[in-house]
Order: sequence, then structure tokens, then C-alpha cells
Amino acid sequence: MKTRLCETLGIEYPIIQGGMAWVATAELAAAVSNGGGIGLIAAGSAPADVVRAQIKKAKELTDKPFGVNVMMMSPFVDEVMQVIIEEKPAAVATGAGNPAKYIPALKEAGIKVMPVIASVAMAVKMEKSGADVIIAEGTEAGGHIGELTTMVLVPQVADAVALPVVAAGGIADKRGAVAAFALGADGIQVGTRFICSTECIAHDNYKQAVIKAKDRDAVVTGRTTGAPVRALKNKLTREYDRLEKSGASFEEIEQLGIGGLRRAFEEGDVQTGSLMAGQSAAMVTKIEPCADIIRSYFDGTEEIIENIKNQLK
Ligand code: TUI
Repeated sequence: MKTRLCETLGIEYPIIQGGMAWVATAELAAAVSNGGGIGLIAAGSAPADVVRAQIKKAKELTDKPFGVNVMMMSPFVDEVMQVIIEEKPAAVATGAGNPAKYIPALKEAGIKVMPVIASVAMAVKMEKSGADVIIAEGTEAGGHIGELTTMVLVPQVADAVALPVVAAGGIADKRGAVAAFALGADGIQVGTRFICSTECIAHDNYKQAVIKAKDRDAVVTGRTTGAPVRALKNKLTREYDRLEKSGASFEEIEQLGIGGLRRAFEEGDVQTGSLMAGQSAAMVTKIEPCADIIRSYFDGTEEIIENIKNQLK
């Protein structure tokens, strides 16, 4: 299965690994790239020298194209972008903000720019600003999210821009992949399922929490503070709910989440840690190598398409 996304990025399968702070390290990114997709190192809120070391490590682990995901709210975003321009990974994805001012310099360095957006207006703006790929992320995704579902966002973005569109949020298996292509996508982005890969260095407790998750366990907190985040339900999300309902201050609520990702990822604290994950967590059942995860999205899609054809007769 080759799409124009494969041409743009020089990859075998049209699949991008989502940028997940603390989880998407050089090890994970390289494993996804070695498996034929494109892996992304998540810069998260890490300082620039840490990001540079991660890029250098990924270069040692793979000779395939890989990228970096930059969280635009990072206090180090300027320095991280500078490091990326120097180190020249194949691509940059951005999240949680507008990367327009960095696009000319990234393109000058030959780096493909792939903003993650959650609205049609932002997709159109990014195309006009010179982006190469648009990643349209629905509210099914984990972490910081927008309002619209993948089902309604992707076709509207595909109609509004000429660039390759990647569907993100809630794509848990090959049925989701086929659906994404039906909606007009040229590729898929997968995050949650890659947490449960052999190569992901997240704490095993975190992986097991994703595997155990049921359909309604990936809940949203922070709607009242204007920065909604989807994570697996636990003591932390219940405390968030309680504070939000009690009319606590923005600062008080934000304070609760500080260090939550590190607690979940490094210490395996599944109670007070922030277990960011998408709704697709409920459909993740095992830990397996990245290459197997990638193939599972594309092997057997012909049969699904054949079944659809037969049903529509
Ligand atoms: O960025 C993500 N997911 C994330 S970022 C993150 S770190 C964080 N932690 C706590 C609170 C907030 C962030 C964890 N997960 N996904 C991509 C994404 N980007 N979803 C939505 C957006 C987005 C939002 C606003 C993209 C552009 C945008 O533009 C606003 C503007 O400038 O107009």
C-alpha cells in the first residue's frame, strides 16, 4: 500500500508514529522507521540538548527517515527548532500550537513540516504557510485534544487542502486504517498502540494499564481550563474532576498535573501519574514489536475492502 505520503516522506507504509512526550524516545522512533513507517521523537518540554542527543541516538539506530514532534507550548521551542534545523531529521510534526514562523527555516533545511491540527481553519492556514503534510487529529486521540471527531474532521480537511492528509485519533487496527482512507486520508498516525510496543521504553505498568483499558476508560480532564487532555481514568483524573467541579483556580488545577507524565512513564505510578492515551486503548490487547504493529494495519486490508464491496452489492 503506497500513497503520496510515502513519496513525500520516503517511507514504505503510510503510517506515522504519534509524538508522545516521555514515551516517544529515539528507541521507539527508530523501531517504527525500521518497520517501514516514520517514527517521531517527541520533544515534549525537553531542553534542546536532550532533543539533540535523542536525534543523534536515532541516527545510530536507523538509516531510515525519522522525525521529531515539537510541542509548541514547550518553554524551549525556539532552541529545539534551532537544533532540528542543524541536525536535519527528515520531518517535523508540531502539536498544541501554530508553527508558521518556523516553517521557512525548516523547509530551507530540507525538513518536511507536518503540523497536527484539530480544525479545518488551522489546516488551511498551515497549507498557506508552506506545510508539506497535514495531520488531522480527532478528539479520540490521547493527550491534548480538540473537539471534533476523526470521522468528521478528516473528510473536511481532505476537501479543504490539496496536501497529503494524515488521519489521527482512534485508529486502532486495519479497519480503522481502511476507514481513514475512505474518509480521504493519505496516511494514518498511531500513538496509543505504539505505547504497547516491545521497543517502547515506557514503564510496564503504563503498558499494562493501556492493555486493561475498556471502552470508556480514556477520559478527558481540563475542559474548564481550556486545555483538555485525554488520559486513562485513575486517582489523578478523579482528583482533576473534583477540583474542576469545586471551582478551584486555574493554577491549582494545573499544579495537580505537574510531573504526572514522568510519574506514569518512569515510575510506573498508574494511580497519581498521567496515563495519557487515546480511546483506542480499549482495542490494544498485547505488547508486540513495532514492525508487527505496522504490518497489522496494512496486511489484510484487501479482504476488508472486498467484504465492503460484497455488502454494498
Ligand atoms: O499536541 C497534541 N497532543 C498533546 S501535546 C501534549 S503536552 C500538554 N500537556 C498538557 C496540556 C497541554 C499539552 C500532550 N498531548 N496533539 C496535537 C494537537 N494539536 N491537538 C490539537 C492541537 C492544536 C491546538 C491548537 C493545534 C493547533 C492549535 O492552534 C492554536 C492556534 O495557535 O490557533
